[in-house]
Amino acid sequence: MHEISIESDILASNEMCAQHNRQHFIEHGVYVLNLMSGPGAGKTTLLERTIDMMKDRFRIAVIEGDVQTHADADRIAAHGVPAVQINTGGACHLDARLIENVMPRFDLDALDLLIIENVGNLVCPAEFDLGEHDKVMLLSVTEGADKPLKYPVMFHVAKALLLTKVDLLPYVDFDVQSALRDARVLNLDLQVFQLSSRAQTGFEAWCEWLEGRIKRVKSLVRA
Ligand SMILES: Nc1nc2c(ncn2[C@@H]2O[C@H](COP(=O)(O)OP(=O)(O)OP(=O)(O)O)[C@@H](O)[C@H]2O)c(=O)[nH]1
Ligand SMILES: [Mg+2]
Repeated sequence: MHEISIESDILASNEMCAQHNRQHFIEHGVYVLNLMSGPGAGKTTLLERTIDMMKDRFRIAVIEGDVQTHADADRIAAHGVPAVQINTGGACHLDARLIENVMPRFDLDALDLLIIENVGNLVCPAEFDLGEHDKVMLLSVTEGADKPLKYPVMFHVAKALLLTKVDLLPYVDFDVQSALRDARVLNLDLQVFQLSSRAQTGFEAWCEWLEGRIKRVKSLVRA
């Protein structure tokens, strides 16, 4: 009983901070995406390709969340966009306070799109609102088609599902129809994109969707 109330206090305090972050992002007209997946599903590689495709038209920055190392922020910075690394030092997810803490390191007025790569984990990140506008999750075909049933919360809260590494489909036992059906039972409106960062397929539709979301936030900014 005691443990339950501590957990709900943590989530309530996180929610307040997240609302504050979201308000702040809207005031500056920045669309914010929280990218989540299990470890190694291809988040950073997808970001590298997405940045290369969109950076001429949109001003992009990235927050990288990992337990340790600056490796992912270094990979992103090599593509010429600002990248800030957060090391959680053991925690399996980012939270709204961690995002608030690094916000002064960005000039939000000079951004259209801020992408937060969460810690690789299929469970904990789904519970913590960071103040993003949308949660988007990746599932790589190497992880198995049973993941929607085993990790339902993440599929339930995501606005879009990116099925990644589809270039490997001929080599793995992954039933796409079954995985997508299970995911849509959990989330009827889930937007699905099938991508390969290796073969560079599926990116036109994904970038078009992102562009629509960026414009939607811009339309809310007071004149
Ligand atoms: N075949 C194939 N491999 C890929 C693809 N995308 C990423 N990879 C490989 O998958 C591995 C993990 O990719 P990352 O982009 O680092 O994955 P991540 O989700 O950012 O990993 P964490 O941040 O550690 O959770 C790397 O060896 C990539 O080269 C893809 O589309 N096809
Ligand atoms: Mg990564």
